[in-house]
Amino acid sequence: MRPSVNTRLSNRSMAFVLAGGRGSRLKELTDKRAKPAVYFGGKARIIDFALSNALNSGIRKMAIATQYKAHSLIRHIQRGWNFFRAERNEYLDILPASQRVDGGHWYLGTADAVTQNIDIVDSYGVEFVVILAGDHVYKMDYEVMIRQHVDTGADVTVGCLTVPREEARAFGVMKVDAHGQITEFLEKPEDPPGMPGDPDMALASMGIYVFDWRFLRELLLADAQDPDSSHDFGKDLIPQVVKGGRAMAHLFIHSCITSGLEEEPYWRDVGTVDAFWQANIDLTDFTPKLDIYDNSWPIWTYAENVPPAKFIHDEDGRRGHAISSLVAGNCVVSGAEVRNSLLFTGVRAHSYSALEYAVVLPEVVIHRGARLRKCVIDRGVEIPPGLVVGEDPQEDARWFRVTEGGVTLITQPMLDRRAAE
Ligand code: ADQ
Ligand code: ADP
Repeated sequence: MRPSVNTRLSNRSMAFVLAGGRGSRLKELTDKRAKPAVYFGGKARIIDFALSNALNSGIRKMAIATQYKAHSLIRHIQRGWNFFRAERNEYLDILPASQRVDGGHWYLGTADAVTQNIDIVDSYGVEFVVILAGDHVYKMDYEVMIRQHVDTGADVTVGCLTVPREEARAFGVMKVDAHGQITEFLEKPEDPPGMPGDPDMALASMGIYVFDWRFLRELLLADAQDPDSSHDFGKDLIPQVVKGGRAMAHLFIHSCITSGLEEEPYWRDVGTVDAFWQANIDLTDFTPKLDIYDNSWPIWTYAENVPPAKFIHDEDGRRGHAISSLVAGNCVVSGAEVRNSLLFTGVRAHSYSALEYAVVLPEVVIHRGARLRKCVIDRGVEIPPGLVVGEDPQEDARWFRVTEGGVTLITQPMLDRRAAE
């Protein structure tokens, strides 16, 4: 390929979004949908963050690898992310596992998801591939990361941030030298190494990587032949490049400062019900760390064309109201009290009901007199009149899932079991 004179690197890059993982720690929330398809922030789904970041970074070629319970994810992308135009050299491909190659099998690991689609990436004609996870909530300008990758001449550049050492077991953890070169990479270590000068913190991988496509292509082809490999970026490919090549760390905080996007870096792997609840409730803060109202970095999603949210009082004059809350379209709050909560599209809250610290997914109906505190309510659930949740953990645990952090997750099958007793 002729070297491009275009200085904006995102034009020479594609985003490859890994969206096939199950996310089983989200429990019943991922019974019917993959983690990237889980709702987030009153309107969006988790994958919208990675896709919006790529779009806002100037990337116009994207591929999304799906496998586990992909139906609602695929439908969401087809409806909301359908504006890429081949005439403008823009592409967005959804790549379900086992659909494309002879003797097709499930994606064995995250790297295999790319290997099985090498021809698609080839056809995009890009120099750089940004590998992203479809299940993280954050805002980031990938142009800054690709720029660092090119300037340092790295084989791979790994996005990373500091986390408390005791949380680091869930991540790839690395050591870097004074130039930011990664000298050691341990995938989910039992005993994560602390940082020099700050032993209580560890440098964790965000699971996002920039590669030169030519380099990655060779690496994938070699990995496919390796019988001992699990064909996973974190377990196999990244440690291999760290040992035999030049792997550089890209600090999320550096990216935030350079892009001016976030004053305080905010990145969440909303992998558990507690983390999911907390990250949603964070948005009800007066000035949340994650600003979804920033017009310069819109979080795009598919949204149905629905009527506005409505707040009405009942015949007693009880005012339906919501404070410190996010209320999406087509919600009707009638004589109900809503505090520090998120009501996704199409929620109905009836008289004498009260919600506090509740994350209420779309099309939930809350009948009269229900009192719900510190909970997550799955899509389409019908809360019976007078149900009280969040006041007596033992009673809640009889019917619902109560997490370690004291969040109650409510789904329709749980309510049906309760009603049958
Ligand atoms: P994990 O989060 O455990 O660690 P993984 O389960 O591989 O990584 O998921 C990464 C992404 O790939 C997710 O978006 C998931 O949906 C998707 N995925 C998983 N299996 C897939 C498959 N077979 N096909 C397609 N997509 C798949 C990784 C890194 C760590 C890093 C953390 C940060 O390995 O080093 O610290 O991410 O969250
Ligand atoms: P909803 O909001 O549940 O759709 P309305 O707002 O139309 O219903 O309420 C009808 C009326 O019934 C209320 O204005 C109120 O006067 C009465 N009502 C409902 N529940 C109770 C209750 N628990 N105690 C006293 N009056 C009630």
